[in-house]
Amino acid sequence: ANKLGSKKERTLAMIKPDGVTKIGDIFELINTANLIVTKAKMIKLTCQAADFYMEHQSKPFFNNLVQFMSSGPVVAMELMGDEAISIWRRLLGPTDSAVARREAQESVRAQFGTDGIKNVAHGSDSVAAAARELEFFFPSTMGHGPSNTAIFTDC
Ligand code: RTP
Ligand code: MG
Repeated sequence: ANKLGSKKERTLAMIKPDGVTKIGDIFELINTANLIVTKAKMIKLTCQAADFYMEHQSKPFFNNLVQFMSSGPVVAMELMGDEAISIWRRLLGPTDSAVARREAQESVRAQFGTDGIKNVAHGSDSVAAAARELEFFFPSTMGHGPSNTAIFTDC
């Protein structure tokens, strides 16, 4: 923690397929929140969508979620800043865009989301999730071969 008691963190933000055309507005909100984009990658997920959302595999919405997440390119980003994980989650707003419009009018999902599944963007929900999700999109190579290997592996 620094002298103001805040923590410098990294988090994984992912613009979902429905959010890609709004990326300019989303960058503006990220900048206004004092977060910095330190890595970015546009990619079309195929089988990796199921891997990424593995924690939800038993949920009733899992198949729709995987289908949606592989319906077009996504933009994965590393965001850095004080309390980046919770700041970005707060900026996203509630999961359901309709709830976001009621409860958090300024949020990303309130402004640009459609419903409970088409909700513009993702954010890591813990330090452990951020580490795992950043490694998923931006694998560290430790000097062993090219980066990107994991994400471009065949399904
Ligand atoms: P995310 O992981 O994408 O940042 O969103 P979240 O934490 O706010 O929500 P989570 O519970 O982790 O759900 C992951 C994504 O699954 C879709 N979903 N659909 N139809 C539904 O009831 C439903 N519930 C969740 C959303 O795309 C949600 O962001
Ligand atoms: Mg989540």
